[in-house]
Amino acid sequence: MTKNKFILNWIDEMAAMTKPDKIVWIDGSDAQRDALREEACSTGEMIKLNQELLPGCYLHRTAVNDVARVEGRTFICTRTKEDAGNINNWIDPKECYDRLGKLFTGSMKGRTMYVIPYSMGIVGSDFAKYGIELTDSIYVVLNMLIMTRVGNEVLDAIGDSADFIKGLHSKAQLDEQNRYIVHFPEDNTIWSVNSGYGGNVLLGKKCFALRIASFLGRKEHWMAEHMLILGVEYPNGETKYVSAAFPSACGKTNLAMLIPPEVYRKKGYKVWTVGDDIAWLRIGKDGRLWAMNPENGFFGVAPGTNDKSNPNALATTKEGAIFTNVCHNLENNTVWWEGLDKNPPVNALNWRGEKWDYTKYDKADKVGTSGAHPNSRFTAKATNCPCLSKEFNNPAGVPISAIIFGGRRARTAPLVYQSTSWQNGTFVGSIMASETTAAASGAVGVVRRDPMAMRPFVGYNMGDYWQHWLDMGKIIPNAPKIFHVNWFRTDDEGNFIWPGFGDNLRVVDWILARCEDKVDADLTPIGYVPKAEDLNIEGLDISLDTIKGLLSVDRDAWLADVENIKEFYTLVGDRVPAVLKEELAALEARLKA
Ligand code: GTP
Ligand code: SPV
Ligand code: MN
Repeated sequence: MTKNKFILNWIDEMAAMTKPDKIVWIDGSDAQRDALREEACSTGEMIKLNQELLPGCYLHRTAVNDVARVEGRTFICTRTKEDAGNINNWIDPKECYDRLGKLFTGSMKGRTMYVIPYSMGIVGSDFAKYGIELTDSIYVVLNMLIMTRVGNEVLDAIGDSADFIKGLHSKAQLDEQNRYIVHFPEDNTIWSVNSGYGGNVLLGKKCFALRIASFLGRKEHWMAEHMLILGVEYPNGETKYVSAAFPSACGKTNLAMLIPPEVYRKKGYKVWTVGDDIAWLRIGKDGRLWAMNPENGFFGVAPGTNDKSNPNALATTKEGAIFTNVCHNLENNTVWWEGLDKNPPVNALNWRGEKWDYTKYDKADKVGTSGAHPNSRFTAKATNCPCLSKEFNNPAGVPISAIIFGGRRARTAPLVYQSTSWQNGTFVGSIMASETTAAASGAVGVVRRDPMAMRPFVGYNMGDYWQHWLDMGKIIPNAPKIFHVNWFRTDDEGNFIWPGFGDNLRVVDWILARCEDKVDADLTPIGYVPKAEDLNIEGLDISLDTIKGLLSVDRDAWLADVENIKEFYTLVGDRVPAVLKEELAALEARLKA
């Protein structure tokens, strides 16, 4: 425990409001974790899976109306509306504390309040930041124990300081109408009520490590980004690192854990995972940009994960994992999801916990007919990952050679292109777009602008965020080069043209070669595009002409996009940096030339 008055007074205040029957401090011990697992199983909150096949693994189902982040109910409550900006939802902070205070009043009656002291980053390191989450959910506690570094050493590291993020979560009644995920960046405070789903309630993740941290990063001259971090080890033993921002469910975990294609493996290439979702980036003493992963585990998309697409991710889930909203295979008390293998279990419960008939599966109604929810997830320890980088626990992180943006675009974006400068790269990030996925509630497959994959995660005004990117570019002496990729171009039948997954290394290889001026490129209106013959397609069943098609820039499609970008910039409002508007005008002129 702690004698820290700021912590103790705050907990007293929150307990006076929520009125739990008791308060339990989470110490990070295995014994306490095991007792909580047992308790959760005794109430049905968790299901203990086959301990021979999946030791330490459990299944949890959230409420049927509570299966994804809810962006429409997520708020940034800065004092002025302008500071939150037009892209974020905003409520006046005073009004918001009042409104949510009513929902929290008595919400923990008959329940236990768990106090979770956690660290984002290595406890005690210069780059770590600390939080305390109060919650009435054992599921949250058990997930936080995997996703973050939890326990007494965090309280020791906070000492008597007031510098920690205050997170309050209550499931309350899981009332969809009164669900709120609210951030008060000026108060280092997060309040979440009436949800029990991942990104809404594991407050260290999107709420702290992106929304609050992006706000802090702007003040303190660093960056919090929705990025994976991976290392490519070359046959000569040298390792180079890239970070990549793709929107939710667009391939970060898969790229971060990729297995090199055979031609690369044979030569001795290896890929190492540093992070799969969040990167905190700072300027190192050497003038380069360094990235560290503040998390301690993976909260990954289950569907589509299999021993071909992502064997490393699958391996991480074999011990100590929590599965959320997947299919329960009653034949052997294990789990299943669409895309795991071609043998759906005959005797099984779907993600809702109902008897499931796999023969009724209908692609047009995935949510209604699938065994696992399209946004079902696994929570797994980073240390379970077979390709975890030996730098994972290095508090300084790793030096970044390239930043890669990407999204799901059936047509417009080529397989890869390179920006012409940091400023132009910031522009490329600002105009990112992607088809929506099941990771957030709402329609799936609709193209929307998602700048830097941060649309749902910037804790302040998007225009100011872009300015922060531009400002960082001026103070990083040796900045990474900025690229854009798209693994998701489709043919006329809607099939993906690029094989993706492990073969994405071929593109990363070109990117890293560009960073060292080892390979030429063609300058197009949107930036540098590879010469088709420079992409290594050895061992791929794909023609040079297909590659040329993947790399082509369709001027008409881009000009249509420019109109959409103009509308988006207007929506972001008057804080869009002037140089980005100039970049947009210059792009349009080049496309029309
Ligand atoms: P979040 O955890 O929501 O932030 O998602 P993520 O960006 O980590 O996405 P993830 O790697 O889990 O991939 C999401 C979905 O995209 C899965 O169904 C994958 O199978 C699919 N996917 C990932 N990489 C590729 C690829 O290179 N090509 C294709 N076609 N699909 C991919
Ligand atoms: C995402 O949606 O980008 C995720 C999952 O990584 S969640 O933790 O729910 O945000
Ligand atoms: Mn994510």
